[in-house]
Amino acid sequence: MLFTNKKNSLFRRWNGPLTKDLLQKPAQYGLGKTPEKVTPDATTQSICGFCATGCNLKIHLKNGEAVNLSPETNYPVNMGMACPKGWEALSPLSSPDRATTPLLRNSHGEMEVSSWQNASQEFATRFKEIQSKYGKDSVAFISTGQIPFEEMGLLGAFAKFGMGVSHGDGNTRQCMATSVMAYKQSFGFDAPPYTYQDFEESDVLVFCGANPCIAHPIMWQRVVNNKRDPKIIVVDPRATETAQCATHHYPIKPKADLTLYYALAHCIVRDQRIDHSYLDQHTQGFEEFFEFLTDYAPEKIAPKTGLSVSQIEEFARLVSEPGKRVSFWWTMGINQSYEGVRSAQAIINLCLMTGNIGKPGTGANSITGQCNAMGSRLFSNTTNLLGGHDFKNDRHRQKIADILEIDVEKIPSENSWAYDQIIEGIGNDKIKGLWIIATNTAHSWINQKEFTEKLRSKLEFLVVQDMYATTETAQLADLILPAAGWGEKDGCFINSERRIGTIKAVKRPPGEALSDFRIFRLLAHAYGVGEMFRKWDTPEAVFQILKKCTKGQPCDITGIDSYKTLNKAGGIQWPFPVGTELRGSNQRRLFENGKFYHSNGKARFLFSAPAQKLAEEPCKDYPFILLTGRGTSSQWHTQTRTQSSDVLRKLYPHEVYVEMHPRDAEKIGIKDREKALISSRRGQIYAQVYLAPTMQEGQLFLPMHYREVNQLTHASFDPFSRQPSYKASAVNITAPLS
Ligand SMILES: Nc1nc2c(c(=O)[nH]1)N[C@H]1C(S)=C(S)[C@@H](COP(=O)(O)OP(=O)(O)OC[C@H]3O[C@@H](n4cnc5c(=O)[nH]c(N)nc54)[C@H](O)[C@@H]3O)O[C@H]1N2
Ligand SMILES: Nc1nc2c(c(=O)[nH]1)N[C@H]1C(S)=C(S)[C@@H](COP(=O)(O)OP(=O)(O)OC[C@H]3O[C@@H](n4cnc5c(=O)[nH]c(N)nc54)[C@H](O)[C@@H]3O)O[C@H]1N2
Ligand code: SF4
Ligand SMILES: [Mo]
Repeated sequence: MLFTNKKNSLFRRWNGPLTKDLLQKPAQYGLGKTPEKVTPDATTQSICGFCATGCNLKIHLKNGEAVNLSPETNYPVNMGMACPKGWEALSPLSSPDRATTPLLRNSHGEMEVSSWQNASQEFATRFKEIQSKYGKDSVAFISTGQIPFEEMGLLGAFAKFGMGVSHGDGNTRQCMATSVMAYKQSFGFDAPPYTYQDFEESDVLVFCGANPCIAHPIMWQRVVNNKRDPKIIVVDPRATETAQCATHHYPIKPKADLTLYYALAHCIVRDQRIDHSYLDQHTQGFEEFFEFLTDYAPEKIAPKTGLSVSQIEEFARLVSEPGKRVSFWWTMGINQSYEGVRSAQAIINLCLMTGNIGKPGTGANSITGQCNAMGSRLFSNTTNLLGGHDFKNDRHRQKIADILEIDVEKIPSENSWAYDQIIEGIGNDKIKGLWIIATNTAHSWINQKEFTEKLRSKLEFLVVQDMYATTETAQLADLILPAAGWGEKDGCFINSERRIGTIKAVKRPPGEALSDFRIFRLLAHAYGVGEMFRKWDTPEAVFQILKKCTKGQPCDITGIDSYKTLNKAGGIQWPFPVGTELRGSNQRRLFENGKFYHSNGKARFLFSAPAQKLAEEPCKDYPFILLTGRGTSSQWHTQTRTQSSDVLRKLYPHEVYVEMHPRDAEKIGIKDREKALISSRRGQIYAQVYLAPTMQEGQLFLPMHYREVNQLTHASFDPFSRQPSYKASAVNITAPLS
């Protein structure tokens, strides 16, 4: 690894007096009121920093430092449970790979230790030079769903209103953009409607392209708690861990969801199982949808879906049985698709037409991925203006400008480019400076080779802000800013059911690493716009500012006084406007009154004809469809954190592996555990073959946690959400030459 060898000359240490000065007198450098402090209590609570389930962990402290943790029993989310990542959440903090000082690339291309003073000046000088040479918008940022929303808000405000940058996006584009767009168009606001209690109160749970046994294990525990003897339906090309626990598994052809859900809707209409009174009162556009469905008779559609006519008929009956509570849950099998938005809306349509929304155990429910993806949807200032507002709306811009006490002209009146457009901008020389925060783009972005080549050859200045200096992305950087991680800072996350909870500083960051919050303040100071953020001096002060931005919005949280209130309540779900009272179980779902957020209060039926072909069809040279996704519950994404836990490392294979059906392997002459070559139009990798009868023939599955995987993936995007389609690329697999 490039940066871990301390003897390496790259590690010439420079303990410039200014660094010490900066750490001792933080206020002078705009760092904020107090230095990172550790909670002195014997135990404290923190929301887990991995997935969006949002489990609450009790952290045990000795002399103010975390020594251990256990899941909180008295929290409405996890009720005393945690998955392996949660139990091991403290381990990644003491990894030897932690970035401990700023590192700056010198004129020989080597990384050199730098001081914060120097690094922040360099950040300002280099980005300003680029902006004056190529225009303000030649600098862009890519952020994350894995930092507190107070940090997201500060970052978004500094970049867009302080640096004058228009283009910023985040890894939530890879993940949740489809759900965001589907909800916005259908409901009038990005609003996942459910509460986790719905897992327990449903009679029929349908998991579409979701594998919660691996990806959201504690949500799955809530399903296991369901005492209504539910039917559990899984729609997934693979017989996943979740499918194996289900009562019904429909092994769909990849990307046939849209067609299948229209066929279900066709059957429901045909069998007169629609809820007319719900449709009349609370929806619009059903007549057009009704017409459209004529073409989706199961007899005609079945071959396209990979299911039989009787399977489709059975599925349709199960989800439309009168008097039954039906809930749909979807994740990346739907979102990561070139027609993801319409697929998600096809699910929403099924709920609307059967009246399965706004009641216990129902809902069109998108499950979120990262710990604070929901926070980024409201407060990252990327796709939306702070608080779920619209950059293009004059009234919204004025409202936010007034709250922040800034000139409205500072707020861009156009939407940012999406992630792929920013990358395209790098390719055609429109973006020359890039700042990447808390995402490992060079591993996780689609069609990786082309992308990293662009970063290397086109950018004049790349800044990476991460906990580790060893990530694939950090290795490309000109400047690395060492960040504190979960457990080393304060702030709030919002989980998948819209529950806001706090995280706490329970350990000191290593070396000179600073919380992202303080890094942003320092950089704002260096940029000469520190005054704009005078009031943003602690995470809780920013919470109060962001809270004001939600006033009158569907996500209004003006009724939450303070972090203390959040802690006492066991988290609070949005909305929570002034005057709201918490009811007994502290569980709330949306749309109980049938009112949606469009101006007429109605939800919309939205639909369009599915594509006739996959974005990249299998062919003679690349006859297999490559699926990618989560491998084990002990691996997190690009593994920067999970690989540093000795416990977790024992729980998953260390080398990249590919799952394939035994009959396919036999045809090609590949044996179990042999290394095979997998190739696509974009690259080739070796992977160990795991024979898996859970796979369909003609399909391969690669877990996304290995750095090689995105060398193969095909870059196609949903036209509405611009989310990449990671789960259907054409590839070939060949036996190793012996
Ligand atoms: N352990 C662990 N947990 C995680 C994460 C992690 O990295 N590790 N990441 C978190 C994040 S950010 C996210 S977004 C979530 C993701 O959570 P999930 O979406 O549940 O996980 P994936 O494995 O990406 O995809 C789910 C399933 O989609 C299926 N699929 C592929 N193509 C199709 C299709 O065309 N149609 C249908 N119906 N299904 C299809 C795949 O076979 C896979 O089983 O997990 C979160 N939780
Ligand atoms: N082929 C394929 N690719 C995929 C997917 C797939 O299913 N298939 N899924 C996509 C999805 S849904 C997602 S969400 C993305 C995830 O992709 P990434 O966001 O790239 O994955 P992570 O490994 O979570 O990267 C987070 C980075 O932030 C750093 N970090 C953690 N905490 C902090 C912090 O507090 N501050 C700072 N500054 N840094 C921190 C970590 O060290 C790590 O480098 O991957 C996408 N890529
Ligand atoms: S399920 Fe998610 S939130 Fe809960 S402990 Fe595991 S990773 Fe953390
Ligand atoms: Mo994600």
